[in-house]
Amino acid sequence: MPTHDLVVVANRLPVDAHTEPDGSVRWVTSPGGLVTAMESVMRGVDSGAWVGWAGSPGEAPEPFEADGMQLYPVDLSAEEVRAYYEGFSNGTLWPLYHDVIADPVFHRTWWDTYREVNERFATAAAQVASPGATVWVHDYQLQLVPTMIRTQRPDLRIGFFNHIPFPPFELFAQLPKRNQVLRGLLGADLVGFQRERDALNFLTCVRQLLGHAHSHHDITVPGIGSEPARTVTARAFPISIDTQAVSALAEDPEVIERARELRRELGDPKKVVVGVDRLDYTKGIRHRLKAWGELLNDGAIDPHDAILVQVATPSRERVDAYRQLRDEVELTVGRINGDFAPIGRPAISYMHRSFDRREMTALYRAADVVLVTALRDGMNLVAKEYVASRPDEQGVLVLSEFAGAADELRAAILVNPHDIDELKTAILHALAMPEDEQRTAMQSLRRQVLDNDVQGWAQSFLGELEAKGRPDEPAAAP
Ligand code: ADQ
Repeated sequence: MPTHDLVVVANRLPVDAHTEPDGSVRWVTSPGGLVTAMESVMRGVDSGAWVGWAGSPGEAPEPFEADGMQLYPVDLSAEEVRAYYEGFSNGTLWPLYHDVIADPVFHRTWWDTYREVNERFATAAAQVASPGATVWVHDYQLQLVPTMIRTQRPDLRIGFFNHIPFPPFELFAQLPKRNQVLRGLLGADLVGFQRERDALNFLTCVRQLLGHAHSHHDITVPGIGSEPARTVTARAFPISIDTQAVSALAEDPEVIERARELRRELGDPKKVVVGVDRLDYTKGIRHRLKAWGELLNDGAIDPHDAILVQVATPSRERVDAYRQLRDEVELTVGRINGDFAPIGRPAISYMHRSFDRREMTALYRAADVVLVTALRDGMNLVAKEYVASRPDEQGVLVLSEFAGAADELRAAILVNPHDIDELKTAILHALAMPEDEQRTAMQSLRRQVLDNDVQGWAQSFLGELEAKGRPDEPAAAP
């Protein structure tokens, strides 16, 4: 059995299957932030592996290699996708961890499947990790995996990173099986969160529900029977983007030309305002549309002068709340266009599809204003991508204070998106901002994003995990 010094465990593998015209399947790397971050980290280790689901139900493909990483697909049946992924992960945990913006639904059978699937991921990771290896588990779909791995392989160093918010005690306490979830996470040596507030919420839940004491960010987890107590650290590691890659694209003459062309295609309005999101109820798309519609209705915005471009990536289309959201968003866009669009061009240009990185960067470069109005968001990478795409130091970011990015991007126009009047004022302020003011704010935002890229994020997480020492060796001095 091959063994690896660093094993990443995530719900999805970093590749997508593309079926060729002749019916054969080709694997294409999906260029997400996590993949980019891990690629650079994996290059520094002798042998890296990634354990995850390949994306379609049924029997998993055999392990294969991609970009110098060994990939180990985990299989999920159609029923498991429904109960573990669409059910407990996206029907229960996702809304509960995002401030119950939508009602969490819970079924006991979903939990049983969540546990079984977590066990399968844990076993797959335990089988491929070399003695004393590091295993890095990602996100809310796999919260039981750390303890399940530790039970099978006490020699491993285990890290967990939560990409979404961790809710306050009052909300987390509503989760059925809450103590099992906390115990699952506490199998890790290091539990990372996006913001300090998430780490504090987790520490409070562990204290209140399990009674474990903590000093600052270190939790003392008592051993079972004669086992010694362990220290688990929980703290913030704000994720970022591959700033170098985005900057390179943003400086590419073809991308700059494409940005000009996009503005022409939009009818050369004075102002282009952009929103880019997965079509998810946490992203505040409805609030944004409401504010835009009211500004048009008030006559504060002339649809000949300004256009809103909304790119919404299809997401979780088999979950009810997402189907409903799509209907509402599309109805609202249709109504606003019906009421206000001049002949031959929309008041809101809406696209329900994915954009490639070049086109996305061109859109960011074409945007006078980007609206990030999430009602709750772990970090929000769109905000950071926009900033990294503006070497010309122009453009304005309107950013929800409920996105993790608001902790770092203080020079944005920060808003409470629930307050539609405040959101409207922020949009008008952004549209009217003089160039020198834009420059000062953008310079400050860019310092923040350029100094903290995703490679730094991964290295700082793994560095801290390393410094904690293995179970059989004393921790290194900090
Ligand atoms: P997401 O909820 O998916 O991620 P976000 O951080 O905004 O949210 O990342 C979305 C990514 O998808 C961005 O890189 C964006 O460019 C891309 N994207 C969005 N719409 C697209 C489109 N139409 N076409 C192509 N690309 C598109 C979760 C958490 C976040 C956290 C990240 C990383 O919910 O809070 O920031 O993980 O930890």
